[in-house]
Amino acid sequence: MRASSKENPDTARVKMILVGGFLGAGKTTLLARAAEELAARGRRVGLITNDQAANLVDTEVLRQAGQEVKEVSGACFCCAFNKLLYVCENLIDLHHPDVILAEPVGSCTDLSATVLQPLKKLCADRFDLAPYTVLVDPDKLVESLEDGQADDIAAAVRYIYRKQIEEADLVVVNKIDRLAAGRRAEILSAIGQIRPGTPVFLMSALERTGVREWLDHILSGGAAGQRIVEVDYDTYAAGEAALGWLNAAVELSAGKPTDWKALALRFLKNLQTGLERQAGEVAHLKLFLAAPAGRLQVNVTSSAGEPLVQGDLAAASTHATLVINARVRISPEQLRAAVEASLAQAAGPTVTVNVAEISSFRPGRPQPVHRYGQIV
Ligand SMILES: Nc1nc2c(ncn2[C@@H]2O[C@H](COP(=O)(O)OP(=O)(O)OP(=O)(O)O)[C@@H](O)[C@H]2O)c(=O)[nH]1
Ligand SMILES: [Mg+2]
Repeated sequence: MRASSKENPDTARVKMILVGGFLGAGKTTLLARAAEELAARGRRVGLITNDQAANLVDTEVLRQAGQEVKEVSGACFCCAFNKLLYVCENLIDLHHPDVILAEPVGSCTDLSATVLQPLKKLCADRFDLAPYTVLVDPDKLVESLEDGQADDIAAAVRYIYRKQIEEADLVVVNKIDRLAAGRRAEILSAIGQIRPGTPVFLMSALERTGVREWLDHILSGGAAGQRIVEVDYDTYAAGEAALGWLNAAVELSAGKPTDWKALALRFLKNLQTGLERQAGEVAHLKLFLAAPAGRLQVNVTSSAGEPLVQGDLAAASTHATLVINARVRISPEQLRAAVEASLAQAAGPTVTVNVAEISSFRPGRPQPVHRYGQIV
């Protein structure tokens, strides 16, 4: 059993690391790498994923890394603050982590006021918060500065993107493996324009570059939640509602061994094409495929992007399960129709598709349980 804070205040507090940032920036990838690194350092790690609905690819991906993962699903951390606390306590009671890594929903902002300050105020004896890290994808950052070309809805999405950077204690520019060295200065200056003086780290979570340095930095101390920003909740809500959201769990079966990876890639290609026809801009499409011969994830973070496949299925089989998470700038009805049509087309006449669960919706207006106007 863990020592209570009264018995030993120094060891009773769990280090809590929250990593925010927009959809597809690489939060789950970083959390998986960080969990691996912390475990190698002898730390006990627990992870918390978060989404507006059930059936999360992120949870499956992080479980693959062999760590304890709990979900806060159905609402974001700020709107489900009490559930976040419950899940943390549950993780602590059952698995005794000394570090918790948590990923808020990628379209969320105002986390300093609605999650970090309440955690500091209400749970000072339970959690030792690390500086709040926000991950950015350099390509999306450059887009977010092109205000002249944005309609109102795109501008609202970009508003969220900028607010995330403004409230960060620390910004990590991820995906530097794809960033030409000559563009680094442009990216750093863009972050400086949004929030002067923010410490910035460069990283490739995918290639593990910079992950240790970032961990060393945030574990060495430093205050958390040092910035509370003004957020216009009408614009924030409009930005979130611009996205169609879809989560589904699908069972696939066939009379003879089938190459499920090929089917998943066909599905994704069909979906990208179908969405493009309707001008549905992709924020993030994630798939997790599980079959007797292995598991794999496939991600696409832009409309024309090439899918990134990780993991493998060593052999064909007759059954597989597929988790689909799609976040696209299109109506939820159109998104669901596009997913169902692309799946049927990819399956063809020989594969049976059973959609076990599906939900598609627009995220509702954020209604945080707490909002602190002052830094605790
Ligand atoms: N090239 C490159 N790709 C990366 C890097 N980090 C993550 N990715 C890829 O970016 C895609 C999205 O990564 P995730 O970790 O799922 O992003 P996320 O921020 O958790 O996304 P949401 O949960 O939708 O908000 C995946 O294909 C990752 O493999 C990186 O450092 N370099
Ligand atoms: Mg994620």
